[in-house]
Amino acid sequence: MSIAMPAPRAELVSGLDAPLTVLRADGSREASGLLDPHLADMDETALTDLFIDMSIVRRVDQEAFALTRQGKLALWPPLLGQEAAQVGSARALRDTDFVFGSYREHALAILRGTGFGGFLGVWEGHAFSGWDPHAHHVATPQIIIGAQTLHATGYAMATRMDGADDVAVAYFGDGATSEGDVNEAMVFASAFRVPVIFFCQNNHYAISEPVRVQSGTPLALRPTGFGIPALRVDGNDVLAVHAATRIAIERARSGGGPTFIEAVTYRMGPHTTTDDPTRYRRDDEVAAWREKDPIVRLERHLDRIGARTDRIREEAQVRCDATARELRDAVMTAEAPDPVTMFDHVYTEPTARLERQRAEHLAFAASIEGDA
Ligand SMILES: Cc1ncc(C[n+]2csc(CCOP(=O)(O)OP(=O)(O)O)c2C)c(N)n1
Ligand SMILES: [Mg+2]
Repeated sequence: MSIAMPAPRAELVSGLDAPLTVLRADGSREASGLLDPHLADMDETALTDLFIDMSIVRRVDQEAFALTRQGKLALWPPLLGQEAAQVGSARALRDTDFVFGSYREHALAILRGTGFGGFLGVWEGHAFSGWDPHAHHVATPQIIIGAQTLHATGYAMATRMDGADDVAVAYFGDGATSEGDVNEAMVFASAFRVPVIFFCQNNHYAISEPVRVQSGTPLALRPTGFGIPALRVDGNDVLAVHAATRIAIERARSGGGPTFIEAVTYRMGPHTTTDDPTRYRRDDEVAAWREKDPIVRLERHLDRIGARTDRIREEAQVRCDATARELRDAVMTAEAPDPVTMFDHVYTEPTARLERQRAEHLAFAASIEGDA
């Protein structure tokens, strides 16, 4: 006797056969019955803004990467290649919607204007977190894979209890979908119709582990098991991402509950500045994704609609240079705190164990004073 297996809840997923696309790699526009109605206001000015945002985000990423090589930053997880996924989604939100990222979503802090002092303090090794999350409605970087999905879900539940209609977005990677936290967050979000968006950037790798090892099915099918609808979009297409996020926001704000977005993209750089990706992936794979560059794609589109791309590029350059100066100033003028202050904020009241560790640290520091 054969056991009838239930069919996957395919009606809950869009883009399973091919990721939903609006901009092809050559910059031409593809008609999308689902996404186009959500892009009616995206005129040349709006597209130019997205182009400049993505250029600034890429420049910050390049500068920070270089600063690790100069010994100014301790570590940096680059976002190169993921600009459209991050900018396209973040720009669909309003300022009071709360975003919860991992360690790679630098665009969230940049676009929400947290300032570079605190933001880079974490990567300099000077600070535990970078800024006041409530001032900017953006959580500080989460290193524990997937934990921010629970924070976002809880936060979104609380906004409803407060009578607000803000939504929360949890950004996480393909690898994170294997974590218990992410699955637990989806159970809660589905059961309580929580106004949260699960924004998964499938950049194809969890450090050296390719996504095919993480999941036997497309990642966008996973949330359907929890009854959460999913949109699988081309993550290098800023317009597709923008439209999909708008759909998810509308659903969440109007009481329709959570949505899962799988933005199919690629991590062009190493996992972090201490990683060597040539040890686990092929050059031809990287080269194929370089052809799908999200910024080049939007520039090609702007060209096609007759925009003055030479002027847009010039403006972007000026804005990027100004941002780079600001960033470097923040890093060059940052003062390293006394290491002993790391014991100050562990608990409200220090414990005996913490006091002992503090004393050990002070003794060690005294023992090496004058060395070096
Ligand atoms: C709970 C937990 N387990 C393991 C790690 C170590 N770790 C850091 S990054 C990473 C890979 C995450 O991959 P993915 O979710 O795809 O995000 P990406 O780095 O590609 O943005 C792992 C396993 C961690 N930080 N937290
Ligand atoms: Mg990944």
